[in-house]
Amino acid sequence: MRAPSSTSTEEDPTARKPARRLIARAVSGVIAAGVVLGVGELLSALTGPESSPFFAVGSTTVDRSPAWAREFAISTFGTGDKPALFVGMSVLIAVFAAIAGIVERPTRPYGSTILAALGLVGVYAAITRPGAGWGAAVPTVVGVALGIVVLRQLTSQLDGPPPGRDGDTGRRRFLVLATLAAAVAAAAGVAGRQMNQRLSGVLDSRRRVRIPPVADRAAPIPPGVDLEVPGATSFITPNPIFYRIDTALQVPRLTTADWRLRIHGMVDREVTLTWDELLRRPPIERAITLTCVSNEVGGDLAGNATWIGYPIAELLDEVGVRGDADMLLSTSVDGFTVGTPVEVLRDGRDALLAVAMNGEPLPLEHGFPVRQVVPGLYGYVSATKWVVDWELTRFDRAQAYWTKRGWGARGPIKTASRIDVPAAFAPVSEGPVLIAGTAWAQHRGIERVEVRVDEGPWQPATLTPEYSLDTWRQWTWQWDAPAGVHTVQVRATDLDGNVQTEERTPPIPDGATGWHSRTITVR
Ligand SMILES: Nc1nc2c(c(=O)[nH]1)N[C@H]1C(S)=C(S)[C@@H](COP(=O)(O)O)O[C@H]1N2
Ligand SMILES: [Mo]
Repeated sequence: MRAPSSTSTEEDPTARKPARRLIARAVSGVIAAGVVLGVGELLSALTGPESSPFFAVGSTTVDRSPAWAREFAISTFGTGDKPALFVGMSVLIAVFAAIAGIVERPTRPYGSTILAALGLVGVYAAITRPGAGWGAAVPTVVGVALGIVVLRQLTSQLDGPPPGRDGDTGRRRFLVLATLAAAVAAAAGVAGRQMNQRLSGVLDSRRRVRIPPVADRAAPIPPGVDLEVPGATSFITPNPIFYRIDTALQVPRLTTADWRLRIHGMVDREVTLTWDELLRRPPIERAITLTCVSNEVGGDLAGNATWIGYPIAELLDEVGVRGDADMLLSTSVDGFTVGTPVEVLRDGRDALLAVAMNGEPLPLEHGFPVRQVVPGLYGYVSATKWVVDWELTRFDRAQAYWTKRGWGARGPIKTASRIDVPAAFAPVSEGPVLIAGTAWAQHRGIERVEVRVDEGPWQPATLTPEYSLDTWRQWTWQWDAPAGVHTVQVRATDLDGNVQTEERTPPIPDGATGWHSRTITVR
């Protein structure tokens, strides 16, 4: 037992505050992990953004996740699924790193071993990214080596003062070293991020794009197609608020100069198209409504844009698709794949290889420089962004990204309708109330939308004029609202006669079903 007033030579000053020492050790581990990630990020500016340990592990996590994990992420965080993943990963890494700091000892480098093990995960992730070579391991390996040096230096300051030094000097040395290492890690990380985002010149490439003149323009939007009811979905979705769903944790940075589309597989003539060769063809312009299969009933993972692009059917005719090929397997520059039925692409609908969205070159997040847009199919089986490869193949031979993970192979969009106005929990007063929303059944078209209150009789809503079969339609319904709590429901019928089903099913495996309803309190 220690005497309460022992002399300073016998006393380990840090031992008096075990909790503080534990925290200092944990912080050492976290700083060391920061060095690994920061240095790794900086070096990945040389070896490619996908070799960054943080993003390589993140992308591999995404790719290894089963269908229910995607559904959980999108239904919980919506289009904020990526930031949510980053926060989750950071917390997990910090916990491991703190443990590494706590258990590291000069003669028993358990913490270093933990860092090395995490490093192995990073190396594995980096070298197995699509198109990666062994060089992709360099950022993680160098980062981990430096991280271990930092971990050992910092924790050794906490193992009691070396002979001839007192505790205060040790504490000061620890603080100086820790601050320095944290600053270096942060600076390297920030510099690495900035270089990764600047290097490829993709923004310049986008700025230089001149969209060729279009002879075959989209029909002008007739008056009345867009009711402009405040709070309701507009007919055209502006690019900045167009939903974004993809597996790309870093937006692929592909310039028009680097872009190629290789068309191969079950074709008569293999072709590789450059950007200039693609743009030599006559483009067409169409408004087409995109929808994500993960959209819940009433959800907002749908958007309508005017696209300029090249008819996919014409490109398929050029290469000569063999009769027994029934799937177009398209691959994006980051390795994501989509399988689209050839039959759908050639049945006369405006399936496009698109280069422009709402009058500007594709935004980077929406597939610059070239993506697919196919009316009537959910995005995961049709809308490949950053597309670089087309293989003509068969559904019984190949499986695309989400089909491998449990989603349906073909993915036609289900007839859907949604209440936009009044917004959830908006105050509503007794008397006339405008209920408004949107409905879609791409490439079949909307025939009818009906509304009912408190499970009363279905009543016809007023539809805006039909713009085309491939776009959504707004609807309104005048309600003479009595006071009380009421439930409003909506259902759509498409021009094929399919009535939207009441049966509630989740988005997995081929799109959610059910009626959207809103509970409205009328005062
Ligand atoms: N390269 C690539 N393309 C992709 C995806 C992806 O993860 N990677 N996701 C698809 C899905 S699931 C949808 S719903 C649409 C969404 O397109 P948007 O982000 O432009 O709205 O892109 C499709 N194209
Ligand atoms: Mo999607």
